[in-house]
Amino acid sequence: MAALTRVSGSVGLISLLNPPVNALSAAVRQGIVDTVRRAVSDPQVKSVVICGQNGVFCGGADIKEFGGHMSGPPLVPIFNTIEAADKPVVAAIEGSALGGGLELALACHYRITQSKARLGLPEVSLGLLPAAGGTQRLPRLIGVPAALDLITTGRHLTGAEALKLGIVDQVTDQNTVEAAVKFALSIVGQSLESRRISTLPCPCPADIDAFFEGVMQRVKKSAHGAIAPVACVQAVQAAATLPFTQGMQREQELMATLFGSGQARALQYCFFSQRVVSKWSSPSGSRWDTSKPKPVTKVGVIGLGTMGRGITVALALAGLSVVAVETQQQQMMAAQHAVSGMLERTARRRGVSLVGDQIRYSVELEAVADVELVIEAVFEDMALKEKLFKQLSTLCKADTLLCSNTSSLDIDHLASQTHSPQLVVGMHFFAPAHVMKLLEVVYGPRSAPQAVATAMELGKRMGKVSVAVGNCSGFVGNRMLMPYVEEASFLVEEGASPEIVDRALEEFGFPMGVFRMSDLSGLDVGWKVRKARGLVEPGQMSRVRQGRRYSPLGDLLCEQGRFGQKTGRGWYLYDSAGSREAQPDPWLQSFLEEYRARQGLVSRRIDSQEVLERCLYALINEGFNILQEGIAAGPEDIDMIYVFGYGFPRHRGGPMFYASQVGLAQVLQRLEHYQQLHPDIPHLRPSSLLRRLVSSGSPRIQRWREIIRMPHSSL
Ligand code: 3H9
Repeated sequence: MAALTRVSGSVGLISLLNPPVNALSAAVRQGIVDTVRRAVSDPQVKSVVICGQNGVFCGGADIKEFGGHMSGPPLVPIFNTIEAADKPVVAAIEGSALGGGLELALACHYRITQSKARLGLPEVSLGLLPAAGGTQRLPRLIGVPAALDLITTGRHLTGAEALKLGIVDQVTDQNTVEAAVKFALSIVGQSLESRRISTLPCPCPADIDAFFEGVMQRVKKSAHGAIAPVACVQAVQAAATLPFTQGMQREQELMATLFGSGQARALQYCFFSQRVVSKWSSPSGSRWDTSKPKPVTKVGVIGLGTMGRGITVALALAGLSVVAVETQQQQMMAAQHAVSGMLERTARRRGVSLVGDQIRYSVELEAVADVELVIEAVFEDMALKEKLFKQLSTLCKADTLLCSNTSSLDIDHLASQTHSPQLVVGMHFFAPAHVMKLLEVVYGPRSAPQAVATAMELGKRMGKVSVAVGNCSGFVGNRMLMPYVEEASFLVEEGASPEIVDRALEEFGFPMGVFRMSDLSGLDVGWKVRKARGLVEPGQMSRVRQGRRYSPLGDLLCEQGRFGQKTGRGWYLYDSAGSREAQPDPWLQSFLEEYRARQGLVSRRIDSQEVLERCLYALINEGFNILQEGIAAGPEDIDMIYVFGYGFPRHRGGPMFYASQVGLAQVLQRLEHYQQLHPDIPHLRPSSLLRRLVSSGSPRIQRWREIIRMPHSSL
């Protein structure tokens, strides 16, 4: 798992061997202990280079080990031994040096890196902190503010950025190991005193207490209840205020509180789930490993409203050629201007340069005749989309993939408008499409495996977390959102205020509660959808529609012109149209009182537990229905959709993981309780899959797929 060879006469070259990322498993740790001991004691070795095999230095501790019994030598004494060595040790960083990988490099006396390598301490995103000396060595090397930024966000740096910050000593575009060996030969015999980071003073800002107070406030605010970022600040504060050995002790104590926490389990589940969803499968048997994506270099985007513009930017940033079509001349001019601005700003933020002629604009649909894939992003109107798909099917090449960005319309019906229904899939982006990480790839019963594979691959190229899902109204994300949003309105009818509901959800970890979110996206959006479904009865207050409980509150607000932030009034009041500062609205309070009185509803006190249970368990219950129907292949798919597309707090793992943490029997029991109280709300009726899982002993979430696949009686 680690090999020692002697190169260039006197350099001991230690190579880590644990593909694919040389994670520091027990065997690798033992390998490092053995090879370092041999290198240090070999009189023919004058200096040492540590590198990773296959172009990757080290991806950090082996995350797979965290769930079980940890054995093998611990990292801290290994790294202390490396730093204390009296022969120079050089880290040769290629590919990645992340987490424990960067901590290993920080224990070395020198670091040489490839310019494109990724360096960082991403432990915070796994619910942990860099506990092999990272929180104590990094601030001593680059100063407290820069170290705090890297450790509390977990962001990756390129080798070139790491050089600017002073994390590495040299960057090379040549062979990194060869450069490191050459460097190791050149420094033999030089003093190592100033190279042992643990012995350096920690450069601190002037008023250290006030500085950390400010940082802590900021970090707590953006953490939305996650505990690891807070512990990271505390650990760096120890580096700034305590000697190294005591700082290390503090680092260990803080790590111990995080290591077994539910949040760490949830975040590590998210890490693996993000990779699981790329290995998609569908009920028809098509799979990621047997379906080859079609090469795509040129994509057409039809419709340059908000979504089409974001999609165009995302495609261009991924290096694709885009033909952007908008048939209305005025809208086209506005879109062209907006897209250029978005592209410039994003490219500047990401530090990438763009080729100027990547996007061709046209007002003619025929302009997409030679593209390999089209993404339709026109207004959400089935008749309009039907017509467009018919036209595209005639004018595009016979093998062009036709994709729709619809957020809920029937993909199979759209496919049936074309000559080649097997080439039609949904590519449901989330606004703003060049920023949001989620892409739902929707396959219909006739979609070819290659069409799904191509859309998934295109999503990956755009840096998206792509999740393949089946075709149903609202797909996975929006279908589950319906009961969640409806419960929030029912709670307001029963006595809660929008503030009570939002506060409970925001304390749970959502960046915004249902009502603040609805004000941001516009109340008229849902109003249009409800109108299309025949649910809206203007001026009417009836609370039963299409045979089930219905809350007309949203419709009544829209009828008053209250569309949310854009009109300065919605569920909240804003200083002016477009302002973002939501304030409770006394008008709404009296409106609700009058509404309840007219409906004969007696207002009652609703606490945050009821808000969370009613909203979240309704959402989760729909998730179980979706799994049961095979619309999502596994709970990981649903969880990644909610974490990356709907702001579900990542440290809770996603709705299905959260249910598994609460306990499935408990979720079932509470749903039964609420269903008894509200028999007119169908989405509170527990899913039969939830019942099956509970009667199978509530297995671990990783085993749910087996239960879902098991034959069962539908009686
Ligand atoms: C830590 O270091 C704690 C320390 O402070 C010490 C405390 C005492 N372990 O992402 P990919 C697997 S915490 C185990 O598709 P890429 C991954 O699951 C750790 N497995 O490749 C996948 O498996 P599969 C801090 C790992 O090229 C395969 O490798 N480190 C680990 O797109 C390929 O991964 C991190 O947080 C691991 N550490 O990206 C870094 N890493 O094929 C986490 C990966 O079965 N890793 N795997 O699905 C990454 O960010 C990316 O994997 C990396 C490569 C950038 C390295």
